[in-house]
Amino acid sequence: MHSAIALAALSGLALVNAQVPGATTIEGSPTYDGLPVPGTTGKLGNAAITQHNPQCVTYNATLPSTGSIQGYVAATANANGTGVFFNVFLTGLPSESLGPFLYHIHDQPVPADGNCTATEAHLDPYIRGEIPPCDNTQPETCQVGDLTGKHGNVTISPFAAQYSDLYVSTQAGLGSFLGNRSINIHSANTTRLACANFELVSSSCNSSTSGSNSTTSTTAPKPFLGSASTTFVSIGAVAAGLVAFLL
Ligand SMILES: [Cu+2]
Repeated sequence: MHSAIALAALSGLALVNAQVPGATTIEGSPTYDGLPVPGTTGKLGNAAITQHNPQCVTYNATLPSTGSIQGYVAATANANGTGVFFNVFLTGLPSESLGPFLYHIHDQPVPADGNCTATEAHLDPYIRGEIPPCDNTQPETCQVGDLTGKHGNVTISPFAAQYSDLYVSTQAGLGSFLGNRSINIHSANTTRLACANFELVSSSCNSSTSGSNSTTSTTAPKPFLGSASTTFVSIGAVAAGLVAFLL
């Protein structure tokens, strides 16, 4: 299980250790040691709220059972078709000293050899880029795939979060579609620790396109209106947040 991690770490070692402005992270963008700059948005503008997302499908990315980090990121359209509801569970995360941990939707799927680096950068159809960091008070200005930027880092293990993201889509064909992409789990220095592809796990509606939403999957989680994780508040978390901003 460690070989893939070691490979990923080695492949990015020279890069992720060079946490200085102008260096290149394993994520493929220069590091940035500043705070979010409100109003920074994509070259193509703010992300659009996704609507008419298919009601009866769930995409789930389950981390490989061979890895030390286990868990899943599941996505189901909200009941009104606007945005996507995420159900996240992660466990087996390494030492807290490597955190806070991050996870993102990456643009490309994981190849058969499991190489997380091949998933390329974050899902970013509006060409936002990673810097300055996401301002979570303006999620429409963030990279669509930057789930921890918008909804909070992983600061505890096991970790569970449920939230709605208005900018991701379960509608195939859109730039914000996550179904043919992957999730990556990172340490605070962006090293890729684990990755998995989103796969269609349920499609309980019939093929009718009449617009009926009455057959929403009974397993679809309910929208969660709170923040992703508010139970872990400490000096360490504050310090970790500062570290995250330094990336
Ligand atoms: Cu990532």
